[in-house]
Formats: sequence, C-alpha cells, structure tokens
Amino acid sequence: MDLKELALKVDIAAFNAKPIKQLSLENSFDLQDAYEVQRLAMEERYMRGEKLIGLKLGFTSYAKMEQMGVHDMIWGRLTDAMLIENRGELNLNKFIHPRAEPEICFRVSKDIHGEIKLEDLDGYIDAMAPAIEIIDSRFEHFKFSLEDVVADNCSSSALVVGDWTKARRDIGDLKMQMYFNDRLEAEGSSKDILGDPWKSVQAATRLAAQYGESIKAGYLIMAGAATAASFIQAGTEVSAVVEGMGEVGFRVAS
Ligand code: OOG
Ligand code: MG
Repeated sequence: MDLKELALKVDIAAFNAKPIKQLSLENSFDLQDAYEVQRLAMEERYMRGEKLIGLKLGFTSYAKMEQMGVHDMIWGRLTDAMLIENRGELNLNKFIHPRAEPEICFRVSKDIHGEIKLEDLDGYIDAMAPAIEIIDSRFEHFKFSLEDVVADNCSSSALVVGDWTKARRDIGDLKMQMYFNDRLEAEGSSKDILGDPWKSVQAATRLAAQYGESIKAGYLIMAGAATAASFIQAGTEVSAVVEGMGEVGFRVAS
C-alpha cells in the first residue's frame, strides 16, 4: 500500500475542507504506518509554506477517550497556519465539522533532544497558558480508528492560546471550564489530563524522540483536552477559563 497516496488523501481533504471515508475501511495499515502518513501529509503543508510550531497530545483524558472510542494516547503536529489570535475570529468555511475543547498549552524555552524525565522538565518549559483546541476530523461523521486519526494529524485544525504565565509545577487540580456565549458548555479539572498536565509534556518528549521529531525552543505543546469536545456554530463566542491562568477565547464568524 502506498502511504504517500493516503497522505495526499488526508491533506487534500483538509485543504478543501471536504470529508473523506475512513482510510482504514479500505486500507490496512498499522500505527507505525499511520504516523508515517501523518509525517508525509505534513510535508505537503510545509511545501505550501506552513511552519511547524509545536506538538499536541490527544486522548490524554478519559472524557476524550470515551467520547471518541479511542483509548491510546496520540500525538500530532501544529503549524503557524492553525494559530488564531486570542479573542480573534474563526471562519467556518475552512472547516468541516469543527469542535472546541479546553486545554493547557506549554511553551518550550530550550531545545529538547531525547526524552526528558518529569522532574527535569522545568529546565525546558518556561510558560503556560489557557488554550482552546479546535479539532476537525477529515473523516465523515467525525468517526475514525486509532490509525485513521493518527494519519489525519490527530484532527488538528486550529488553536487559540491565552496570555502566558510563568510555568509552575502545582497545576495538578485546576478547574477548567469552557463557555459558549457565557453558558457553561463543559467543565473538568487539569487532573483529568493524565492526572497532571506535566505528564503530557513528558509524553511529548518521549514520543518526539521515538518518532525522530525535534522539539525546539519556542515550540508549543498542547497537553490534551480535559473534557469532551463540543461542536461550534456560527456566531458563538467560545471561551475557556483555567483556574489561576486566566481566560482565552475566540468568536466563530457568522
Ligand atoms: C482527536 C484529537 C484528540 C485531545 O485533546 O484529546 C485531542 C479527536 O478527538 O478528533 O486533541
Ligand atoms: Mg486536543
């Protein structure tokens, strides 16, 4: 099977915001192949001028695993084209069926080579911020297998990052809320992210090393959603609050 062909399929689906059938329905490929499809699909984006700005972890919370029926941690790549300014606007025409989820974002302050131990991460991360990830599966009905979603760069499509605060370790139980037009849409705790979001950062260093991706100073690491994701609609003001870190938000254009 031609992995490059699968990569072009997901890339074109993302580029045109047109859903496709799950790749796994007609192709048999394993997890390692899926990460290779993701890498090849990202090459297409880089060729169009997009720049890698960081990594994201997925299915780091039970709420997300249950919602999507996938029970293994996954990772994907973030590019500058996915960034939405805090309090900025998101235009739905570039998306298929986008959903939003509340997250915590970490900022890398020093190049990371290889896996870093949990207790040594302080030397590499200088700041953290409340964030919202907008995910948009390229597969029909937002349905996928583990291999499908990995090939599709873990549904990554956009992110909004709030104001940075100095990184600290004691963030193991912070309330995380997402609001749609000031109505509480989802609520969880940072402990729902692997028991401690720093564990997501640790996992990112392990996975990046395993797959030969480098993590550079200035990169962002999205730790994964604390709650299930919700579909967003035109005209909605979406915001997220992480206890002690402040608020982040965007408006869905109408
Ligand atoms: C896959 C992406 C999962 C998270 O934070 O758990 C993810 C999906 O749900 O489509 O980003
Ligand atoms: Mg996410």
